[in-house]
Amino acid sequence: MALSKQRIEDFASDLDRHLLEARERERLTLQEPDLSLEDAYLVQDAGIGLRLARGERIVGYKMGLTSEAKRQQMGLHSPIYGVLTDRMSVDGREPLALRGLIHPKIEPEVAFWVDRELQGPVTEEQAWSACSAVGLALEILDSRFRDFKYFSLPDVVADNASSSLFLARPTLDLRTSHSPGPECIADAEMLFRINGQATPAVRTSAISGHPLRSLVALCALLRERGLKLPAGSVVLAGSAAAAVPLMPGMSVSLEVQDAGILDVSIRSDN
Ligand code: OOG
Ligand code: MG
Repeated sequence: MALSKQRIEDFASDLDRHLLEARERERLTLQEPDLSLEDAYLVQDAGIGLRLARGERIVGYKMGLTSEAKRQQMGLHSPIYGVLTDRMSVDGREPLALRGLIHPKIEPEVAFWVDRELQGPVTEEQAWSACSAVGLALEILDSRFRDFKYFSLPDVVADNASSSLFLARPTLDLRTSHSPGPECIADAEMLFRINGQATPAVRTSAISGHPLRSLVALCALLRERGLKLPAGSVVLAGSAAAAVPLMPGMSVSLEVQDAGILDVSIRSDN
């Protein structure tokens, strides 16, 4: 049975309090075993509403669970989305303060800058031609749920797909006459390094078969809910690899040479 509006708002404000206080809690499905995915997205909407009421602005969306590595890591098997606000965006110039986060993890992603509104269903060609740039991103996840594990799809959706912070840099301009086509990110090697050490090799094709398909899938998920992707959105396509716990003093970098040296890096505070 669908949850009452009150119950949805209560879940959203409780999760929001845990986010603000950096405290973990039990997953929602322990209290509400039948929580549906539809209601979980309503909890996510209500939580974003609370952030907007604090003056935050929506800047984009993230897809989650778009690679087999992530699905295996989380034991969850279908792609989901979450909402990104300006407050979640970091530029990587300052060391990242981990205070205020519960059990952060970091993961390597591809990002799109979409400068035209997209209304699902869209083809890969339509999605690509709506993009002004593509680049790399490091997403810092943080779940509000105990131990960051054993949650169900509705739990993680309600918790805004474990969103916390992200660093995304538009490094390939797609608006010039010599701009590359989507093949430039089809199957490029992603060099994800932790403290200078390479992690096992991953390729952009691990993300939805092609990261652009994550953007297509986002438009489809939004459409199911009667929503469009607004012009000006940044979209994270989902991680190509399992997320790595982010520790104090850690430096993390991501580089894709085949696509013309895209790179991003971040260091966490001690
Ligand atoms: C869910 C969010 C997944 C991704 O890139 O696959 C995600 C989680 O892992 O807690 O952001
Ligand atoms: Mg992610």
